[in-house]
Amino acid sequence: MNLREYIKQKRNERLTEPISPEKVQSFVKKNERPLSTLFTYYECALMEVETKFKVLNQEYSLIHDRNPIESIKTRLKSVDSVIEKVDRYNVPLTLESIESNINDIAGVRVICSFPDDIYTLAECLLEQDDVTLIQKKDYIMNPKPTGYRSLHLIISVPIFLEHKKRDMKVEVQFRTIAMDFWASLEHNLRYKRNIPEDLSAELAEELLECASISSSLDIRMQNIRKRLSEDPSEMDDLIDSTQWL
Ligand code: 0O2
Repeated sequence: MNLREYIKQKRNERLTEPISPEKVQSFVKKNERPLSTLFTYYECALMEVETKFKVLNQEYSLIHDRNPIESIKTRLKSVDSVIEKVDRYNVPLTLESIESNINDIAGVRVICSFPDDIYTLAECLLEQDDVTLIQKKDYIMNPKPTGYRSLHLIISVPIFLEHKKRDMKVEVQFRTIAMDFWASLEHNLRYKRNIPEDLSAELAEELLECASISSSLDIRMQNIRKRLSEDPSEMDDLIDSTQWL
């Protein structure tokens, strides 16, 4: 399948009738309280995972004198997008089904400078004994046909409530700055509905080329960093020259 066909297929993916607005309305109304409780639990899981990364970042900077994490973003999916996904996955619209079928209600995005940092951080996270790996998708080793690169983990972490412990699923996306920059721009194209098909395909091709350039930039920058850290005299020069940055 070429890129044009892939984009067309993605746009037309719709296997069943959508859940009716009435059904959605009645589900949300009936489950207002449990939905809000469930989403609060996901919010707690986000806090747990974000803290884990902040701790790893601090410790890494003690040992290696640099921070592997550029930024951490967290987001909770809206109820509407969760229901849209339930609909798209064609699974039952119940609280149990939402929890077991939708893995990315809580999302953490970790932005690193270099690809190696991504794998180091992912490994450190998964070594923690309260973290369980549910699924791993490596779109860095195997980029999507669009050119999308990122490492995705679905993990489960416990949150400790007043009288119980509850395991919650969190999606962690690891990207370099370059991968994130690319994904933000491509995201605009994906959600911009009113552009002609031809222009959309042309921009998608252009983005695919940019993905390949950004991938080689990541590798080259990483190699420069490695060479600098191998040569202590050059590293001192680098530290001197960054004092004003
Ligand atoms: P948001 O707002 O970022 O959460 P599905 O989620 O069903 O579409 P799957 O297999 O469950 O697919 O997940 P996948 O494709 O491994 O990862 C989905 C998420 O990764 C997306 O979330 C995006 O954040 C990101 N992503 C995946 N592919 C692309 C891509 O080609 N371009 C960009 N820009 N992002 C991508 P959501 O739910 O779409 O949005």
